[in-house]
Amino acid sequence: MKEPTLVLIKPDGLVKSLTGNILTRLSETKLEIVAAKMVSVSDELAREHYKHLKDKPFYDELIKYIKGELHARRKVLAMIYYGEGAIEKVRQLAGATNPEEADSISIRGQYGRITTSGVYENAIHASTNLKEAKREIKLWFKPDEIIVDLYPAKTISHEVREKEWA
Ligand code: IDP
Ligand code: MG
Repeated sequence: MKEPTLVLIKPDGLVKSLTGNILTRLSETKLEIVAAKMVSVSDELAREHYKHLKDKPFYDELIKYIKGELHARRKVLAMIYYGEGAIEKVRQLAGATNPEEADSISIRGQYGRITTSGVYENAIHASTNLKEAKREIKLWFKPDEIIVDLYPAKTISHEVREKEWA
């Protein structure tokens, strides 16, 4: 069965110009990209995304990291990869959470580091399981931003204020 997984290129990956390299590595999976956008990560989004880690000693540093405050670059590239075994395939390529323990040819093994403040800067986020993928995708994307129907959605009409080209 096809499944989706959320992939983020974290601020260190962007600052180090690793986007091309990481996308090339991910293309080995033959998965399809069904959504992609640059996101300026708000405090609320960062805290919700990592809420399962809120009691960890590195939590505050982790929030700063994903918001781009450690890299003076407040952005993340968010994507959804979709296909057979997507979650496991991307986790495999990403490598272990701790870049020192990650397989040396995995993305995190190649590009990650542990900062002196103790946060693992590991260039990429990848969902851990189906439940987390669903929670994370709904957090980062709206239904219309994804080119396939992943989860039930409803159409609502309300007054929107949005920019158009002047
Ligand atoms: P994952 O990203 O491999 O799924 P999680 O446990 O969900 O790992 O942790 C989220 C992120 O928090 C990691 O990718 C890493 O940046 C950071 N992190 C996790 N564990 C530690 C730790 O023990 N020390 C420092 N940073 C950590
Ligand atoms: Mg995780």
